Parts: sequence; structure tokens; C-alpha cells
Amino acid sequence: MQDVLKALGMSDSNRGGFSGEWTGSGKIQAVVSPIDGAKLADVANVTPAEFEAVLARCHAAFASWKLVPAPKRGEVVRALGDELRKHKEALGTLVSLEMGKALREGLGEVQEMIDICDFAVGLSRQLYGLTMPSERRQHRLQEQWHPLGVVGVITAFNFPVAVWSWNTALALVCGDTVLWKPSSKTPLTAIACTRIAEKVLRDFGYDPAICSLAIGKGSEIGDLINTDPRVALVSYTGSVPGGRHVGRLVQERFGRHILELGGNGAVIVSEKGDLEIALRSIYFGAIGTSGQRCTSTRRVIVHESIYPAFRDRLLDLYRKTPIGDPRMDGNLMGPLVDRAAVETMLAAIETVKVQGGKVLFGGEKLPNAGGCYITPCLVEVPGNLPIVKEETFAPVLYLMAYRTIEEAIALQNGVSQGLSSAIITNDQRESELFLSAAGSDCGLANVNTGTSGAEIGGAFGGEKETGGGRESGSDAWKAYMRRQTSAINFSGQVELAQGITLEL
Ligand code: UN1
Repeated sequence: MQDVLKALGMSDSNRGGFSGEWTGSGKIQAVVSPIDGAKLADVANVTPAEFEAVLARCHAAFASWKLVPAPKRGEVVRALGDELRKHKEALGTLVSLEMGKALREGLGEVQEMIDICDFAVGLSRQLYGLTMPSERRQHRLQEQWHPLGVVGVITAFNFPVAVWSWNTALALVCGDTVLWKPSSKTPLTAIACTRIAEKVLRDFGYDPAICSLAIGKGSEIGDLINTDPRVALVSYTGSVPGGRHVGRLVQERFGRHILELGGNGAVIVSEKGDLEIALRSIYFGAIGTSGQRCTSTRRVIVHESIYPAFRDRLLDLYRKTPIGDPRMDGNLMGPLVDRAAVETMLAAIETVKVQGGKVLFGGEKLPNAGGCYITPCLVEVPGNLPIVKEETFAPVLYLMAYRTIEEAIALQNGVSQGLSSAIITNDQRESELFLSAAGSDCGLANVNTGTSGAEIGGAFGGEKETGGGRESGSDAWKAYMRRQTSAINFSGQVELAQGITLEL
């Protein structure tokens, strides 16, 4: 542990606020690993007064950062990606230690950070605006994209570093400054990332407050971000109730928000699909990150003709799941993030039994140190029972059968969340229907691959109670900029639009 912290410039006791200098004299929090309950390090939270100073500096940094040409800002992001490459092993290990995901997934998460940096470097030369024909003679219409301001990034424990990077890499090339409030469950990884960004910004001679940090409770520090008009955009990843709260506060002051809330991913397995692909994608989607991705597979909708055979093969995989210390290569599943998550999972299993579900396997607590280990659970259900419609952030997978493809799509869409979905089929009519307006209502709809593991090149996010925001690739950057439309008259005369005449 000491080596990992040292490699990332940290120590046993760390301060949780940064805006050019490190601050934090609030509550001291002992960060404990879900792997074995061992203490990792202390973090001092920021007080409201320290938060005010952090925000003020981050806001002040915007005034000069927005004037740096975008391709030059891209150079900073390139260096950030290079620095992350150097620290991939240490940072990936810290992710695994702090939130408990398998080391290979921790490394994958850091890779996702590197990928978005690469994407953003290219983007820094492509912040295109359109030129449009004017209806008036010798006039021209154009739009430009300008920096927006401070982006408040509020992240969840499950992707403790990648979500910051999706937002930060885009925000930086867009000319925005970033104020990050990470989950209180994963403050160490946030300090590590901020240290990396600090070094890069200092090397270039820019104000390091461009990447600021404020660690504290959501109800305190989070709400200071949500209510402050100096924060132009709040990008929030978390639960549906959390997002409803953030959305209300930010809307109240006409700020912008990107909400990336709960999912309830389903995979439709057609009798015309490749069952090996289905098995692997579903298994990884359900147990990967111990079922704690918003893109995790939570429901499997299987054609009735193959249902019994498919269920038995999946059950077989579940029975053999290697669970244990996530740093050991053989283990596919580590602990849940904390004991409360284990209790939430157990409660959902009790509820589904009462509602008519049949537990086929799992939901057994394991005696490992720390108390956060539990076997993944597979439950047979007759359809979208009330508890199935809720997102339980844990490895519980609900299996149900369907008769027609239309019925399967209706089951997939029959929940209030709309993040990720997939179909496993070799029938083009089925896959095209699934991707059509009559198909999946989710932001992500995959064919012959699972619900999780989205690449950064596409826009990431979902509909309905998932919140409607988009982060990462494609044109998600537009949410981080201010659009300016201009009419330019080079005629030497006055001509009004819409044919209006003005005789003086
Ligand atoms: C999340 O769970 O909040 O698509 C993000 C995936 C990852 C990101 C998940 N690339 O599974």
C-alpha cells in the first residue's frame, strides 16, 4: 500500500481540497479497503469556508484558461494522458484497493482515461461550428463554440477515476475549469488524479486551479456546487434520487446539468443468436465490477424455446464463479463496495422471493475479512416484478422468458431507467427492429455484445430516469461549451429578416 501511495505522491494522511494549493482542515476520514477492511489512509475533508476559496480560485482560473487557444489546451490533455500512461499500474491498483474491483478492471478503467485524453487532443482542433446561408442578401450566419465556465464534476464510487476523466478531458479542451467532488467512498483515487493534473498544469505554467478538488459530503459540498451560479455546468453521476435533487437545484438557478443516473440493463437472447456469445456477455455484464456498473446486466430476456438450456448453462457458470481478493488474477469477482451494499443486495433477494421470484443460486455472504463478499445471485422471474424494475446496485441477475421479439422489446423497455440494452441474435430483422424507433428506448443499444464496457468514442448516457445526459465521445463536448450564433451583414445596407420593412 505504501508503495502505491508513494508512487502517486501521497502519504498516510492527505488533504482533500485543491485549487492551486492543498487545503482541508475538516473531518478526518479513515479510508478502508473493502478487500479486507484494512485502513488505507486518512483524508481530511474540506470545510465550507475552504470550499468557497477552492471555488473562487477555480472560477478565477477560468478567466485566463478560456483565452488559451484550444489546440494549446489539447497539448495539456496530451501530457495528462502521457502521465496517466506512466501511472497506469499504480492508479489501477489504487482503484482496486479503494473500491474493490478486479485489478484487471482497475487497469481497464485507467486505460479508459488514457483513451478519452487521446480523443480530446484530436477534438481540440475540431470544435466545429456551422456556417449557414442567410435569407438576407450579403449576410452570413455562423455559430461558434466558446468556453462555458466552471464544470462541477460529482462522481460515484464505482468508476472513481474514469468518470472524472471523461468530463475533465473534454472540459479542458473546451476551455472550462473543473471542480471535482468525488464519492466519499473513493477520495484517495481522486487525490491521486488531481496530483497528476496538478503536475501537468504546473509543468506547462498554467494555473493548477484549473483542475480543482473538494472532498466532502454530498449534502454539504455537493449542494454548494449545485446551488452556486459560478458553476456553469454540473455533471453528476449517481442514483436517480440523487439526480432528481441535483437537477432541481441546478435548474432553479438555470445552470446546466449532465445527469448520468441509474440503469437497469437487459439483454435479449434470441433463439437465433450465438449462445456462447450470449453466455459470456451476460456473465461478464452481471458479475463484472461485482454488478456495480450503471451499465451492468440486471435482466436477461430469453426466448422460451432455449430458456431451460440457457438457464442451466448460466447457472453452471454462476456456481463456478471465482470470488476473492480482486488483486489476484484468477478472481473474477471481488467484494462489494461496503457492508451496506451487501445488506441492500440481501434485502432485494428477500423482496424478490416475496414477489414471486425463484432464487436459483447465490446471495450467500462469504466469511472473508472485511465482510463485503457475497456470491452473485441468479433469480428466475415471471417478468418485470416491482423489485426487478428497481436498480439494485449489486450482482443480482433476473432471468425471464419471452415468446415474440415484440414482447421481448416491451419487457426490455418496461422499466423507468433507460441506459443500456443489448440483443444477441444473428437475425438481421430482429437486430434492426431492436435498433429502430420501435426498439430499445435506451441511450445504449448493442448487438451481439453485452450491456457494459462502452467505449469512449461514443456518447455515453441514457434516457428516462437515467437523466438524459451524454458524456465522453461523439458530440458530447457541446454540452461543455456555449454556442454563439451570429448574423454578419456585409451589404452596407439595412435589411430586416422575415421580409419586414422599415420606412423612416
Ligand atoms: C458507470 O458504471 O458509471 O460502459 C460507467 C461501461 C464503462 C462505464 C460505466 N465504460 O461499463
